[in-house]
Amino acid sequence: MQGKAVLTEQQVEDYRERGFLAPLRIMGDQDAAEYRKLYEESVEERITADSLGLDHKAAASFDIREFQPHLYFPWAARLLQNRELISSIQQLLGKDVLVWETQIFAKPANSTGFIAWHQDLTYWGLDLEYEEITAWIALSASTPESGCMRVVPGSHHGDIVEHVQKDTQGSLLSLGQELAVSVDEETAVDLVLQPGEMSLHHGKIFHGSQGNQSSDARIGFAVRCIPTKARPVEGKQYATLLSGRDVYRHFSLLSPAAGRDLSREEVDALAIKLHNPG
Ligand SMILES: O=C(O)CCC(=O)C(=O)O
Repeated sequence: MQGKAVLTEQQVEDYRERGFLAPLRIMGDQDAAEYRKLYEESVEERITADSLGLDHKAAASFDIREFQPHLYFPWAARLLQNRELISSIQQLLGKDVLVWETQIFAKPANSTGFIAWHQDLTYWGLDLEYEEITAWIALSASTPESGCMRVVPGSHHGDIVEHVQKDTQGSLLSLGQELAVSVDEETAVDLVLQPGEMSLHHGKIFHGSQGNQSSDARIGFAVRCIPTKARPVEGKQYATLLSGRDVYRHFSLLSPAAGRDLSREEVDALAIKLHNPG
């Protein structure tokens, strides 16, 4: 069943026209602070891609569980049950929705790591006929000073443009990818979010973010959503059901983490499986 509408008709229209919406409040300050605490506790003892022998360019500074956290941590799985999140995504994608990926984007206080301008769908191996929407949930303040996301309104109406992969110091994207075309920064909009608010952005919109010049960490929890009828272009890909039913089975479905934290052996096995879908 479709959830109660949380977006106004005007917001839906704005999303279609501009390719993003922000800010949308989806939880109170206390809940956001609690999720932040749970996240920080979860990755206190880091497990790196390197330690598992996994090749992941940008992951040296991350915990491997910051990719697909909903599969590792019960708190992250619970975040996917947020009613406002589900209802707004259903309004835009229909009632049957998969989460293709979750990812934590954390920039420590006073850090230079940045996200170069890019379009999400460039390297994901998904059939571009189907729409993808990312809900980016702020667990701390995301402002121009702390390196909030910036988008170019309307850029999602075009095709995927050429990207290059670079070894630029500080790039936080897994392949060091960036747009090969220049972006008119004057036209970009800052997606300013307070903890507990989210933005939505289209998989083809030009977006990026600068380093964090503030004295607090900037932490975002990204949820990549696709309709169940979406398809991988080739190979096996994983997804998790967010809402409705998946009658297509184009993706190999994984259940969100339930009840308890995984043992170290289970974490290692899951990380290796996710990086080698076969
Ligand atoms: O966290 C950021 O600054 C960028 C995130 C991003 O590129 C995305 O969620 O697609």
